[in-house]
Amino acid sequence: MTAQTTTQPLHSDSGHVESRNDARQSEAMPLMGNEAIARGAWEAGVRVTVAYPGTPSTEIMESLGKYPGQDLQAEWATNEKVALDVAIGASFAGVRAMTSMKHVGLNVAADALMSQTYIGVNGGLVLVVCDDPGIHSSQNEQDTRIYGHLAMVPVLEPSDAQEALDFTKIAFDISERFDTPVIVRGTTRLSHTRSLVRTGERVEKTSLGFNENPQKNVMIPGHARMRHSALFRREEQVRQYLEESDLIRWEPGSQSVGVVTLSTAYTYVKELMPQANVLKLGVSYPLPGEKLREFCAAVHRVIVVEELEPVVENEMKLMGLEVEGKSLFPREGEFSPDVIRAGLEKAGLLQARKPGPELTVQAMPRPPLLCAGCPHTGAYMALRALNARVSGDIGCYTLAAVEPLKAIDTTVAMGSSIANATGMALAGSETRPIVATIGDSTFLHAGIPPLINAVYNQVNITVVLLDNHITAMTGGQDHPGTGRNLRGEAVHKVDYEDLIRSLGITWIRKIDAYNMGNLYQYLREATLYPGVAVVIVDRPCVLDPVKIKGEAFRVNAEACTGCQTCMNLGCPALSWSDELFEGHRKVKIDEASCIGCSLCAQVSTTNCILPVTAFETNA
Ligand SMILES: Cc1ncc(C[n+]2csc(CCOP(=O)(O)OP(=O)(O)O)c2C)c(N)n1
Repeated sequence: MTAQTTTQPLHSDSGHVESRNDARQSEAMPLMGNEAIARGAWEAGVRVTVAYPGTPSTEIMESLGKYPGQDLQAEWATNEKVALDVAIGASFAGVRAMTSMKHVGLNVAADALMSQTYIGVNGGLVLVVCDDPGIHSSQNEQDTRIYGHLAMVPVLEPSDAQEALDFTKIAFDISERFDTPVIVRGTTRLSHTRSLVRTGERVEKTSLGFNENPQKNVMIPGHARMRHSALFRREEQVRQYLEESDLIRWEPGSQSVGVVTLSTAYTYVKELMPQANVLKLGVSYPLPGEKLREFCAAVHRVIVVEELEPVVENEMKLMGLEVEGKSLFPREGEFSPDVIRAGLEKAGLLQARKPGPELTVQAMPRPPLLCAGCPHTGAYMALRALNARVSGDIGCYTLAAVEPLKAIDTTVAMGSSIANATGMALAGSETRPIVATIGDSTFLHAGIPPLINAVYNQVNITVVLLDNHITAMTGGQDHPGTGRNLRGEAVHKVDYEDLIRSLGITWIRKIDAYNMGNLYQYLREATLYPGVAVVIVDRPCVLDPVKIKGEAFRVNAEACTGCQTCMNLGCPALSWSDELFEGHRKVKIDEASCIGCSLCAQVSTTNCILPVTAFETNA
């Protein structure tokens, strides 16, 4: 589907002493975009790689964790800013370093990036940032390229897995050659699409050692003022390099129309118009102005095909070039061949397709659900019963915001819940008990400063720490509360009770997530406590490390009155049966899905739900 890149890595003139094995390219092997990025970093001689998980970037670090420990340090960090700061530290120390994150992760890390861009690098410093057009698994849709512009940091734009590998290597070379952090920008399609990739050998890089240069390394105002002008010179140098670089590829075609495109949009354009006159940009910041002018002069009409924001289009317009773009293609949502086709049809470049046959079969809508036996379920059921005003956070438990639990009132960004609850308490207008709910990984990511703040400002809130012993939402990554690191080695395990107590909180209770009675009771007491009260709801995720499966439960149909209480859990193992009791549908349990958490049995008003063996004993 895609053209092979011809891009060759820059020759590093950075001062590292290189030792390379045979650099001959191997046979092609199928790699996912994220695996290819990891491979590219490894081949580039990266020594320190740090990340916090986030879809669609997570597999980059998971993949790096499989490379030999003597080659590189691969670490999970508590959040993206910590990850970037650790990578920055490694760069200061003179080795190549990389961090990877999802787009919103860069919001967290941006403070460090905005200073580091002034400092530049010692060892090469690469940030891989993966956008999520279409919001498959995020709280928003944002275009990282705008950050590249803001930070004046080159942004490379691979369009397939081969380029993901090649561009990651080039990113390190550009970083060292031009003294700049470099962003490699991916999107969900690039991260998760697998294609054939030619790999190379690792090039070992010796450490450059610490570069004693306070005027460059210490960003106080006097130094920062000098460094700011250096950014403009650097931008121009990178731009000049790009004019002749293989990162920009002109694929000639008809003079009537030229397409400027990049990232995965390029692959769709090639699929739909294989003969098109295309200027493929492997970079979105800075842009090669001369090359763009030359291209525009050679064609009668120029169309920019880029996903999300009109970044390239606007910049070309600022250069005085006449281009079309977002008048044809949407500014929101994920591109697909169909979306591009519609735009090209609108532009009159492709003939409208005859409408295909009407689809009569519709796929069943399948909204995301908490798993059967999910330990988050009971807490939200109890909070609903307590009529709490609940500020939520980001994690699997965010699903409790929708029917049938419908127990979360607000969700903003990772770590927002506790401070949002604090604000509601300070507003003084809320009559319901105010409760913040937050997962263990999210608590360690950004939940501790707002908890300190809540105590400091003496607000009256309850904080529910949903400790399922893992970062479940992103596929089960370890964190400092699990007692294991990325390579699965045992490390110190955070003791939440000790930690929370040390912040000045005295009302702390820990409760098994499956003990519905106590859960309700503790939450009730917590909401009555005048001050910050913390309830730790404890129980490992049902999918960690392997799916937990206890004895299944069954409904005694004779006793079921269709009271529906159990259905409020939203457990996917429960469904309506065809039998009726006084006009109400009775409930049945899919025993293959049931993991035996017993929550439905505990909330049932008629004691009609029992372990399967109870039926066998009675029989
Ligand atoms: C700034 C940011 N980084 C990463 C993510 C991706 N992400 C979403 S939820 C989550 C953590 C979920 O773990 P936890 O809080 O323990 O809840 P669980 O899913 O285990 O219930 C992560 C890493 C994100 N949405 N925002």
